[in-house]
Amino acid sequence: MLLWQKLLAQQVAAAVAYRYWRIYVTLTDAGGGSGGVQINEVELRATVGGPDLTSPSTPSLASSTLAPGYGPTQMVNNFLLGAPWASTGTPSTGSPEWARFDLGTPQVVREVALHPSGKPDEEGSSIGSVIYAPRNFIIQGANDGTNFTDVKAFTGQTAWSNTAFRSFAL
Ligand SMILES: [Ca+2]
Repeated sequence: MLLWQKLLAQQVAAAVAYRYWRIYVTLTDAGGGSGGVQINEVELRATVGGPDLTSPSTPSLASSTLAPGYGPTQMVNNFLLGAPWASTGTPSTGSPEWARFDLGTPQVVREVALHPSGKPDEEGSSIGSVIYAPRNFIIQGANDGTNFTDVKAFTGQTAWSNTAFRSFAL
């Protein structure tokens, strides 16, 4: 197969439409010492830089939630200054933490954007700190909500800003 054919095949493979999208975290920027993963907002974009497919009514589910008020709905409420989703456990390769979003129908997602934490004055506190943003994670898709396929893995994500989204093209 020629190189351009391989590249085209990869692009086609990446364009699979899924109803369920999942962020599967295996390490936070804190390095796995302690603390769960925290993400304040997620955008699932059909095109790079395009509109967000999630809304405050998008059903969400997480592997764990630290406390009431820190559930996965915090990631789709379009509010960057409040509490993030915070997992109970510290994610690792053997014990990942994840959050799942249901778009209702299969849809292509070309870019995922993550906003790691709450308001700037929360930096350094136990809640809302950028150090609990995901360092290593996999974006996954499924149509049954259970059997996920890896779409793209990202590693080494450090030095997050608590005032900006970070975008990941799929
Ligand atoms: Ca939010």
